[in-house]
Amino acid sequence: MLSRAYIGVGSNLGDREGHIKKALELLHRSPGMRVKQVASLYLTEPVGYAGQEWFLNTVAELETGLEPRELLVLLLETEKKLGRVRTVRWGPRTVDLDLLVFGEEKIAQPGLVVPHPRMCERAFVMVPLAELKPGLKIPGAGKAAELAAALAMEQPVKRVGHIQFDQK
Ligand code: PH2
Ligand code: MG
Ligand code: MG
Repeated sequence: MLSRAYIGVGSNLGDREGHIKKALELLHRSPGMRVKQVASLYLTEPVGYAGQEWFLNTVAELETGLEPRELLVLLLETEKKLGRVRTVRWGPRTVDLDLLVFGEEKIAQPGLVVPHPRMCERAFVMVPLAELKPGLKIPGAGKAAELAAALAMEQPVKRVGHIQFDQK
């Protein structure tokens, strides 16, 4: 069975756009995985840990035959392939791939909480997500477009372009 999932993608270290592009290509070529759509790229102020470079963020829609836990493992492996080294929490990263939503599932397991517990507080997630799927209902929170509109007033995000990647 195929499921639809949404992931948040962010980078604020080195060739930010290049890292995001590479991550999407690696995911798209993984077995049981298709990147269906990618939102615009947004330039965003760091949240939670000041004194670091601004981020480029986007959100991708995936179609996958993987289970949520398998998808999480693939996301972590892909981060590693792109040279992610974990130092400070919320600190600089070559690429961050966060599982946001997996079908209609609600999951609360060690290391795997879906929908992502902080996504509804973050314009850098909700604005690109609402661009792809404005009517998406986030269980317990509301509609993506409404959440995004409220957040964008407090946390400005700037649309700066679009990632072109080889979607063959
Ligand atoms: N990711 C974080 C913490 N802060 N800020 C922005 N603007 N974009 C991010 O992707 C981001 C962040 C934790 O993963
Ligand atoms: Mg993150
Ligand atoms: Mg992460």
